[in-house]
Amino acid sequence: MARKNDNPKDAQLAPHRMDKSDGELTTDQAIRVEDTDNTLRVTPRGPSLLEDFHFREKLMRFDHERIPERVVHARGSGAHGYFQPYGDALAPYTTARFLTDPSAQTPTFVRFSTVQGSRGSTDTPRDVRGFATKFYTDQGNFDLVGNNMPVFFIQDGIKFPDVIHAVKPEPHHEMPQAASAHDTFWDFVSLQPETMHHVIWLMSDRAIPRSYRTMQGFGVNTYRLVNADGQATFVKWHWTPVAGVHSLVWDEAQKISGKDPDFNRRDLWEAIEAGNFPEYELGVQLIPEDQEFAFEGIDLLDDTKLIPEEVVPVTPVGRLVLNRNPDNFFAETEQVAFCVSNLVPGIDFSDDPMLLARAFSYLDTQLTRLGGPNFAQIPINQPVAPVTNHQQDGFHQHQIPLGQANYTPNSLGGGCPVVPGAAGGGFVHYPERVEGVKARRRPETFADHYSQATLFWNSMSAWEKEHIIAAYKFELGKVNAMHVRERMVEHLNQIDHTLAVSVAAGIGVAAPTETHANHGRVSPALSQASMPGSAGAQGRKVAVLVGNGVLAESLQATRAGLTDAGAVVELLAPVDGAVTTASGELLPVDRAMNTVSSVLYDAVVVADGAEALVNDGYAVHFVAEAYKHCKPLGILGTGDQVVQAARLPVFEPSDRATEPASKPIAAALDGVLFVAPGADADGEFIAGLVDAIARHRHYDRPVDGIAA
Ligand code: HDD
Repeated sequence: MARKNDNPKDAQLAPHRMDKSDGELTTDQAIRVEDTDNTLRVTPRGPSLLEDFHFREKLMRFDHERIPERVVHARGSGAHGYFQPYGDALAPYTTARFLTDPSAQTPTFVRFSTVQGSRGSTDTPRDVRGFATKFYTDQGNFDLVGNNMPVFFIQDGIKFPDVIHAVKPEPHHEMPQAASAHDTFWDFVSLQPETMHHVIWLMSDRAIPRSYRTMQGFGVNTYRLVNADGQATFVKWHWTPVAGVHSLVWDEAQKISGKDPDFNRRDLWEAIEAGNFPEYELGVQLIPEDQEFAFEGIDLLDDTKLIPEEVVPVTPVGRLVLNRNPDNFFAETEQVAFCVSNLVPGIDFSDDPMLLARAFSYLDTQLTRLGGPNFAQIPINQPVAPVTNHQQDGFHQHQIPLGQANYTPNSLGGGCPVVPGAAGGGFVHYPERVEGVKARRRPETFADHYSQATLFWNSMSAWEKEHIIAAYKFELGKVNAMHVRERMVEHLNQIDHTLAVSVAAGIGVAAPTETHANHGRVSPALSQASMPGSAGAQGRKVAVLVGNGVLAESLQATRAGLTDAGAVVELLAPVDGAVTTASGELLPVDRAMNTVSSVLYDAVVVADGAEALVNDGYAVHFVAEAYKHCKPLGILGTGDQVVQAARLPVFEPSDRATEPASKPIAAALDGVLFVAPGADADGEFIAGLVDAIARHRHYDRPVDGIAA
């Protein structure tokens, strides 16, 4: 893990770190403590005494450890890193130096999050993920507070409390936790058709990312870039993960919630500790101001719409690398305060009503959450650029402003701090010309709520469509109010008739008879299936199942090959400690199988000579479940007996040998690689396995009938 002394943010945090490694226990007042295990009392069995200041301070501090969690995005994980532009391609568009100076490495802090659940909830619900980045630029802090989906539920910030109330646990019994599958959410969205586009994203695999390392990020709102001549260009922000865009399957996500609720947090932490630094490319869609109305059916100010990449391509402009875990969760990840109002010169708002609502809300929410107006002085929030102003006092003021004059203009303080003005790099708001009549009314150009939901649906591959249908069925199947289910099916019918009919069939609702025409347009860039996979197996987790009698050689070759490819390989056995190999040696294992689960790994290898596992129900289930979740399997030699015990389809050796393989067999064996008994796990096998891991999942497998 990196700790870079040349990173100005890291250097700024350094004096705030408390090193407890060789200290003596003191009170907050630095009084050395005699005993911290017994309250001061009248001995031997008398009452405790009020004068025990150490006891009272210790309890007082404990009693007040909690602060309000975020009203949304309460569950999150953070990491430090840096952003660096590739070149000066954005120089004609913006004066923001961190975007245009390729020599500038700007320190960043990123917080990923779920939306619905509270701070202690699971990492893998079906939910939107937050992707918030604080850039500590030399021109001040810029916060890009995005999500892993490019659109949002609503078009106007005034509806934010409604949509969040509806999705959060229901107020009377505070259930369910970290789930949208309940009546109030679907009641609301089915009455608010503008949500339909975002809801179909929520029903897609985007809502269950494999890792924070493997999800995209989007600014969602339309911003402006402003250049040195004061000319503006609309911009949409995109983050693309270098590790590919990958998701879990829903059955797996639910099981992970029990097996390891910290799954995404742990993954991020461990990847950074291991030096597998998550990396994302920043891309922009640039739209000249005079093209604002050039996109039929798309209003740039409407957050329920995206601009297809085929219409306005995404230009890559730089990269974000996350290379250091926080020292302390609370001090950094919990106290970081992202404010959409944090802009630097060269970046400005558009009139997007969501963006402008956000510009108010984030600043406002920190007052309650962080206990007052001085939250920008908390180390994680401090800019690295100098802060000098007349803001003063309030709860938790940490600075000691010097001097007599605390107002502008002044002569008693020498006129300082001087107002730099535009010439001195002061932030100049884009002088947009506006006129109109005040009214509480949506623009007519916001009226279409279905076309882009249809575009998304049309762009999905067959397996993505299946997952979406299954997600609607699951979620609506949990809704008790039948009229809400029916209303949703009516909306789905506006998106696509087949979708509506398929969902209706699973939730006890009559299929709609009326057919709405599907416009037939597609945007291939929206499909995960059309995105490049990972470059290899870097940072992916592989479980290798071993038992007594294992043949060590082919196992070691496989292990070495995967490790060389950057995978994290763990040997799992029925019990922890070691297994005895076929040649009588002890082979240490990493974990007992019962402490983990297939859902925590990206791929599974079954070792040769592992016949002992055939009668181990846990091992057999492990393999069946990995297969059901469409994961790569590497089967070494007689390890196939475990696979056969799992009763997976077409695992008879004769089927495997079928040349050329029939279509169903080929599909069933997609991502399943064998090494014949006694043969070596050669380079071809390893390369095939690495490729299968890079492709992530093999969704064409017929898995419905598999019991796991
Ligand atoms: Fe928000 C947190 C993303 C609309 C009000 N939001 C929050 C976080 C993310 C987003 C990633 C967590 C930041 C962190 O890690 O601390 N929010 C979005 C996106 C939106 C969006 C991409 C659509 C474009 N949000 C939105 C609206 C409002 C808010 C319209 C209010 C009008 N959001 C908040 C908030 C939060 C927040 C209540 C809770 C904690 C915080 O701000 O700091 O103010």
